[in-house]
Amino acid sequence: MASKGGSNGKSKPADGKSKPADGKPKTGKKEVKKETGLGLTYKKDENFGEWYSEVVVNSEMIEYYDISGCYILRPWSISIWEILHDFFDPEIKKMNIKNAYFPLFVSDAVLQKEKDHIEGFAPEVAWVTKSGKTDLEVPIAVRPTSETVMYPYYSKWIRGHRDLPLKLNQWCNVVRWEFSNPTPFIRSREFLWQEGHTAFATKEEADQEVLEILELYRRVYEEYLAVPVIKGKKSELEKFAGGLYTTSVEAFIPNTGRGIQGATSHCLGQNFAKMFQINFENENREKAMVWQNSWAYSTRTIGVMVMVHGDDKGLVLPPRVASVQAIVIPVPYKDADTQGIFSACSSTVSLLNAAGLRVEADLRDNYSPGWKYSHWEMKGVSLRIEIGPKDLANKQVRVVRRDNGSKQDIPVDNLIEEIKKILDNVHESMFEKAKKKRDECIQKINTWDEFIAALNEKKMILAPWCDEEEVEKDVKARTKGDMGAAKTLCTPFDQPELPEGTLCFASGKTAKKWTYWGRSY
Ligand code: 86X
Repeated sequence: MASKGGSNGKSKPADGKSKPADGKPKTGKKEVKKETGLGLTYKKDENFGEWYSEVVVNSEMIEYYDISGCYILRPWSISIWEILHDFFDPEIKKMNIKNAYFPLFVSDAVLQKEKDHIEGFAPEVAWVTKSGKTDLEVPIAVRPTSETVMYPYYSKWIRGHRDLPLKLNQWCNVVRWEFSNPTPFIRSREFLWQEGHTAFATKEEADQEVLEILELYRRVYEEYLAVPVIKGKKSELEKFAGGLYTTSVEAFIPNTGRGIQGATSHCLGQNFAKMFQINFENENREKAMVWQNSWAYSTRTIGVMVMVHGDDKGLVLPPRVASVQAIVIPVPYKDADTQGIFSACSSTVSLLNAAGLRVEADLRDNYSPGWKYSHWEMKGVSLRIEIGPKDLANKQVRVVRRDNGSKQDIPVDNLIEEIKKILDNVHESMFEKAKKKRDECIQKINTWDEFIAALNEKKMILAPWCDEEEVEKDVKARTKGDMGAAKTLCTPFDQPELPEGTLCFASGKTAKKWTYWGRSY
């Protein structure tokens, strides 16, 4: 995805234009929509990367910044982050996980404690080397993740079995100085996340938590963002190398034909306990090592949601994460009762807000109703509530859905009930539409030739696999190219039947599991 405006990374103002009258697909740029000055320059199905950059900027989620890979998250996107927080945070508190905050900085010495796993990541670590003009005595790193920051204190705090489990989470920013293709939300050099780090006396407790957290991640995607995900286990090659096993929720972006890891929940086993000497005295007064997990979801969630639901008019927000679920717009005519219309708008807002809905009115008198329609469509607000003279006379409002454009007149009498029903329906139909589209991209294959054909068709491929690391490496090597190699996305927990004698699509050995493969973010 291009960062816009060349070296300063700034976005250009939209100079987009509406559809050509002949409706023929057009590539490249269009002119400004004369009437409104709004609209997108690029179409989702024609130039996805540019479309995405334009949507996140024009919807006022993102502002580009003068450091490549860093973005300003404006209220329109942070409000989504907060809503996800307000779901997830109480859920983990019910699991007796506590919030904490550890420092942003980590010393070289401590970072090196994890050096086996850091090795591959080392180029991404950002360092502070000066204060003012003076070199620091020792450079300090900015956290790329907090294992090395936290675990020395787990070692200190955990003495006996009564100190377990120790379950901490933090909401924070992390920095990974990536060099490949920065993209707002999806791959940024600084991002927000929650990182949970837990320690248990037994592997069984750890195993159980891994799946409990993964289920919360599924709910974040499916129940809030209306994005279908697949739960599964990562291959040995794709798992977090410092851990025992990695589970994830995987989403798919049909336009690019790429899988995207939505969130991860790792069982770390006892690897970090060894490294950081996180020991305890068990009930039999023997020295034992803790079992650990770590898990995270990040602001990437928002990017996946934009990519899955957005359309040629801009963002489409799932109602449960929308900071504005309905926008009320007055539609006065010259000789109409303008006062009456405006006060009906205000009372509609009050009524719906009092019922716990998130509703605002756009009463600005320097924009036309048509301009406002385009503006709030660009921002993805789920419902538009129009109130004009006829609505006023009939004690009704006109409700227009952002997801499918459908219109209906609703009597003011049972407005709360109806709007709630419609919003639930919007969520369901956005999810079903996204799931149908995703499912149409899934291809079940058996042979190498079918695999290559499906890959070229941007599919998410479900293939019988021998589950051998060398074979995955070989598939990567054989599919290498400028589009990126194919790799495993996950081995889904939900396994189709694997008939006895089924062979691996890549090695011809006995297949052990059905596994999802594809290109990925
Ligand atoms: C792996 C593992 C783990 C806690 C999670 O996935 C959930 C939350 N952490 C993160 N990982 C790194 O360890 C890492 C380390 C360095 Cl030094 C780095 F620069 C980048 C990294 N990226 C990922």
